[in-house]
Amino acid sequence: MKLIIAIVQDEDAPGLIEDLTEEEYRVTKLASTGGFLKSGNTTLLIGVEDEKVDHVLNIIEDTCKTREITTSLMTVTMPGDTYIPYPLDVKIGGATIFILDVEKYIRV
Ligand code: 2BA
Ligand code: 2BA
Repeated sequence: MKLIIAIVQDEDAPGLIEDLTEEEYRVTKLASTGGFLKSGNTTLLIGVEDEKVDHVLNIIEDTCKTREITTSLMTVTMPGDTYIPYPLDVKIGGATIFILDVEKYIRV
């Protein structure tokens, strides 16, 4: 058994959850926030048998798109401690995925 932790963009989450549950995978959705952009993203926990991992990864790849966004996160410091935001292009990946071994999966 593996636990797939997938951090995806909010826009992709509903479609991905639908595709996964249609294929009878179980999913838990957590609302999360990226440390860099400080904006919302979605973390999905997907517990699956080892041999299903590749299939789940394919579904994630098919659903989640890479996007380039312009953010005004970065600032330049001006005299007098004034901060001026300037645009910064950031490429957000389709999904950031961690795969962990699960010691036990119990539903009581
Ligand atoms: P839900 O996904 O909202 O699922 C609620 C209940 O619906 C599940 O109870 C299960 O009986 C059924 N169910 C869910 N997905 C299904 C599917 N694809 N096909 C058939 N039946 C399905 P529990 O199994 O006790 O799960 C309770 C909650 O625990 C789930 O809420 C989910 O948030 C989480 N969960 C359970 N197994 C998981 C897993 N392998 N990976 C990630 N999260 C899991
Ligand atoms: P954020 O931290 O908001 O990052 C959004 C995007 O900003 C990242 O996209 C990356 O392109 C860029 N970025 C992040 N940190 C950076 C840094 N220190 N310097 C320069 N650019 C940086 P992704 O890499 O696709 O990540 C999307 C989201 O996935 C992240 O949102 C974060 O929530 C999560 N994530 C990515 N890698 C992670 C890791 N190793 N551990 C935990 N969470 C991770």
